[in-house]
Amino acid sequence: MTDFWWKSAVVYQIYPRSFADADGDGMGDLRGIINHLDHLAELGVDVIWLSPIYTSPQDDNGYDISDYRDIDPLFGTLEIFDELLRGVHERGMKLIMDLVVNHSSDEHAWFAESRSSIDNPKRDWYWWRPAREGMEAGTPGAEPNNWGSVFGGPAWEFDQKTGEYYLHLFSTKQPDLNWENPEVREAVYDMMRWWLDRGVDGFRMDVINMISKDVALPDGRIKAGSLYGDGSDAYINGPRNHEFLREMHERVFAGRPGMLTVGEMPGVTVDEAKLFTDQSRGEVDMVFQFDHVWADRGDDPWLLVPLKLTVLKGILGRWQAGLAATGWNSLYWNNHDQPRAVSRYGDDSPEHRVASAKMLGTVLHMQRGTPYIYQGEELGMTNYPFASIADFRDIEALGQYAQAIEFEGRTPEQVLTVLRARGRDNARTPMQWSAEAHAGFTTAHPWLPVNPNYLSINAADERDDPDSVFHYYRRLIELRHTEPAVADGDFTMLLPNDERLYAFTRRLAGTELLVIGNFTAEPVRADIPDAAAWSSAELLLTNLATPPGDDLTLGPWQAVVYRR
Ligand code: TEU
Repeated sequence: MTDFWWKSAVVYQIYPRSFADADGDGMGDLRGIINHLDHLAELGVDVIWLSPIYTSPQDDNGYDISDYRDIDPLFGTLEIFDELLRGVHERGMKLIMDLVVNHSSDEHAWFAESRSSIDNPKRDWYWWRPAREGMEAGTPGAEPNNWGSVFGGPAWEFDQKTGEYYLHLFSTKQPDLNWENPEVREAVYDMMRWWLDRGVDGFRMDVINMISKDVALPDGRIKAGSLYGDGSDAYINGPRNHEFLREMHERVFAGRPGMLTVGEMPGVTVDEAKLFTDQSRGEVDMVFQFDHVWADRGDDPWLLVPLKLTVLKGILGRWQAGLAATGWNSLYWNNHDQPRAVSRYGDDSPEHRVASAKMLGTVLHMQRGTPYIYQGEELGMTNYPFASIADFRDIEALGQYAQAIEFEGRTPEQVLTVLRARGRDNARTPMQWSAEAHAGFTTAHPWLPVNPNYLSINAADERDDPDSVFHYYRRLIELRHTEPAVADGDFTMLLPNDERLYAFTRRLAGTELLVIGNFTAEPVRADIPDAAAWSSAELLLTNLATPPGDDLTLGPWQAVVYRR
């Protein structure tokens, strides 16, 4: 039996606006989630993570919160939320909320006060600075430093009323909260306790490695071809990051067993993650690292770097090894910020989509760590065929596109090529429930178009088909629950230099598992020690009708899990 419940758990992420629309406005809502809880219970997941549902102007689809203690009317009410929580708990699942406290909305009452005057008591709750020395406030280049925002443009917005600038690492409607101020921290902890008292089981913490900044806010290096400086050295894992998380843990989670905390941490290193997730330090249970989702990205953001399997294995293998003894990994292929896994790492053609989606699931779920499934991944949903920039709704895609075309001399086709491959809206098209109109997501006009492939990729068909991606994911989850070596076993990478096969073993006491995934559409022989013996071991799971023969030759996109 494992020491922490979440080591044998699987988490399912819901992006509420795209999950299920019950009130007929074209946008998903809480009632829609309630109506589909049995889908998740049947899949067998242990935890649901809800992307933000709080009151929000929806500038960044809810990651800009104007009231942390209420539900946005788009999604429902606190009463409906309580009903959802009961429904989740009745089915033996847990629910974690998205905690977005690096920034609030500019429409939050805190910010309204803060911007109202220089001597307002909440002035210091955000990062206000005068214009750069010797420059006239509000003129081009007079920003307090040279940082660019993630969504394009400078990271500073000039506020006419008080003649100062506020910092926003994301959109202008997402001012960064000043965690240096203890009142800010106490307000956040109080709000978190309020949700836990309501019955929620923990939090996924948005960009939680950006909450501590070097208070000098120094200029960053300007990379070739870029307009702005990269300030990340000053705001990624800043000087007080660990201190703040330890304080949060003490003030919020102490004496509340059964919780789950996962910190989203772009740019986190293995060594830092070991500290963040070392249980004896009391910070968070696990983190989302980004190395493997950045593996197809080079220095130039508008070039696609072809993904090499050896690079991917090198990255994930390093994370497996680094957190083997201390700390814990979270495992994910995609989420609401990433393209669809099967389109990025597999083959989404009709011929290989199902096999490659199952293979990817196998390779991820059989690793050591807590797997996260993003809605629709369990159906093998794919990227969307975006024709032009007019098809995108995401503030990141639109902001970066404008900056690249207008100021950085890129061509629309170059930028579109990258957005088609990596744009966040790929993940945000509506969940494909059935072959009915709008994929059964809504009876109205959906806020983002449904992928036209919903006639052949949808939950209703997959639940009826024992060979579907859905039922395969169900078995992967079941295996984590029933085979202790999956949750607790150690991890050994095999064939690190092979460009075609992802192979590893998991070992616990007298049990050993062998996992192999073929990342190509060709048959490939697995040249591993003991191949013949393994080929006659118990085959726990495979995604093709024909098992590999004695020489362990895997078919196109085949995955196998053997036990001995
Ligand atoms: O994302 C953090 C983050 O680093 C993103 O910028 C991400 O790397 C990028 O969008 C990938 O293209 C979190 C949330 O998950 C995201 O949805 C929010 O937009 C962002 O924070 C701001 O809250």
